[in-house]
Amino acid sequence: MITDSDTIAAIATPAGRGGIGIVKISGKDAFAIAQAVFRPLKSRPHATAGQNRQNTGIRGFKFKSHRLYYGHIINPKDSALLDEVLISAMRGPNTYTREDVVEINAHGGAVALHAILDLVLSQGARLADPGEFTRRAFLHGRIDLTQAEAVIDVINARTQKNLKLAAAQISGALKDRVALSRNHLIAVLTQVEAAIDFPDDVEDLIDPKLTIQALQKEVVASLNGLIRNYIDAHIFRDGISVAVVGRPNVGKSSLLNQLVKKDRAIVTDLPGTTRDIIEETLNLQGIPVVISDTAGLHPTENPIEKIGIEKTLAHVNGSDLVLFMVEAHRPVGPDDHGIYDKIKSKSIIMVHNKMDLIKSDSATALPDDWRFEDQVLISALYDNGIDQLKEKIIKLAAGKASLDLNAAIVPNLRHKLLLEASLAAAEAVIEQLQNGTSSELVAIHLQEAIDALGVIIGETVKVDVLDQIFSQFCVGK
Ligand SMILES: Nc1nc2c(ncn2[C@@H]2O[C@H](COP(=O)(O)OP(=O)(O)OP(=O)(O)O)[C@@H](O)[C@H]2O)c(=O)[nH]1
Ligand SMILES: [Mg+2]
Repeated sequence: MITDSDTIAAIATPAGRGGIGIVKISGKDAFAIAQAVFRPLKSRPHATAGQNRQNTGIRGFKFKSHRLYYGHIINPKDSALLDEVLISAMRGPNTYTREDVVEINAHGGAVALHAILDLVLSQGARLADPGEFTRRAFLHGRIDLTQAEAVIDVINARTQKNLKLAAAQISGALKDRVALSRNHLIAVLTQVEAAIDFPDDVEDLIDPKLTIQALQKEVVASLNGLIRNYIDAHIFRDGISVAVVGRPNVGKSSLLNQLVKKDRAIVTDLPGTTRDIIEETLNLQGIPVVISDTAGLHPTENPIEKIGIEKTLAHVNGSDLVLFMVEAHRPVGPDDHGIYDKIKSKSIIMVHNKMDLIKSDSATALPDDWRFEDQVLISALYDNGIDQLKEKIIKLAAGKASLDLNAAIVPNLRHKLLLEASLAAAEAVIEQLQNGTSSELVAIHLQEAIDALGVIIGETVKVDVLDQIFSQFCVGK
C-alpha cells in the first residue's frame, strides 16, 4: 500500500540528454539508501597532484547533513560502477519536504539516470507519484496549498509576467491575504458561539453594527478585491487559446507560420492541406497565447477531411477567441456563411487575408448580419498587418486590465470559485446580523465562509482535491 511514510524517489530533471540529471530521494530511509550505493572519493593526506583522488571505497560511510559529497554510485551487489556523482544530503526538517532528502547529481543521460533510480528503488525506495515531493512539503506544513500550486505555475510559466505572478504566490502573498480574512471570520464565529453557549454572560458581546463594519472591510472588500484581480489579470497567468478557422486555402497555416516565425505547418496551394490541429505558444506582451491552426471547413465527403473538420469544430468550441479568416480579394461565399453560423457565438476577430491580391474594385462587402467589432486586413504571405492583428488579440484578451502586475495578487480559477463561495456566505452573515437572525443560523454561514477559505489554503481540503491538484505536477517535483 502506498503511504506517506514511504521513502520516495524519482528523476527530478526532464527526460532527454543533459549535462546533469538529478535523482531525488525523500523520506526516513533516504540517507541509508544513498549511503548503501555511494562510495566517496576521499582525498588522501600528503598525496601528490594527480594521486589525490583515489576511490578508497569506504563502506559504512555516513553523510553529514547539508553537505555535498563527491564520489561514485556503485551497485552493492556486484560493485559495478554506475556513474560519477555529486550528492547533497540534507536532514529534515530544513528541506523541501521537511523529510530527509538526498539529491544525486549524476550525468544527464536517460540510461544512466534510470540505472541509478532502479538501484535506489531496489534498496527500498518507492517511485514517487507526480508532485509527491511538493505534496509532502504541503502535508508537513512547509507551504500551504496556494504555494504548492504556485510551484506548478513557476514550472509552467510561459512569460515573464506569468512567472512574476507565480513567484508572488510562492512567497505566500495569496495565502497571507486569505488567512487574514479567514482569521477575522474565525474571531467573529468565536464570539457568536460564545453568545450561543453562554447567552447570559455574553449578552452584549456582539455589537452587530461594529461586526458588520469589520466584516465589510476585512472580508467582503478584501475578497472582492481578489476576485476583481482574477477577472482583470487571469489572462496573464492562464493565457488564452486562439483558433484560426476558415475555408480551405484561405491562408490559415500561413498565418500560424508568420506568427511563430517558422515553417511550423505545411502550406500548399492545394485546399485541404491541414488535417490535424497544430498548436504553438506565443508570448504577446506577457500574455501566453496558444494559437492553433485547423483544418479548412467546408462541405466534404472525404472521410479524412471529415474527421479533421469534426476535430476543428470541437476545438473551436473550447477556444477563448476565434480568428475567422476569409480571402480579402474575393466576396464571401456560401462556405464562409456556413462557417460563420457555426462560430458566431464565440468571440471573433475577422481576418481578411491576401490583401496583396486586392484590386481596387474587389473589396469584400460583408453581409449585414455579420457584425464584428474587430476586423483586420492582412497578408500572411507578405507579413502585412500582422502587428495590428496581434494588437487586436491583446486588446480582446486583456480587456480593460489596468492592473499593476508588480503588486497584484492574482488567484487562479479554483481560488476564485472558493472566494466567491466565501463572499456569498459572508454577505449572508451580514444580512442576518442586520435582521437580527438567531446566532445559530449566523454561525452556520460563518462556518461556510471560513471553510471555503480553508479549502483555498488547504486547511480543510478533501483528498480528491489534493489528488487533482498534485496530478498536474511532473514526476520528481
Ligand atoms: N497572395 C497570397 N497568398 C497567400 C497568402 N496567404 C496564404 N497564401 C497562399 O494561399 C495558399 C494556401 O495557404 P495555406 O496557408 O496552406 O492555407 P490554409 O487555410 O491553411 O489551407 P488548408 O490547410 O487547406 O485549409 C498557399 O499557396 C499560400 O501561399 C497571402 O497573404 N497572399
Ligand atoms: Mg492549412
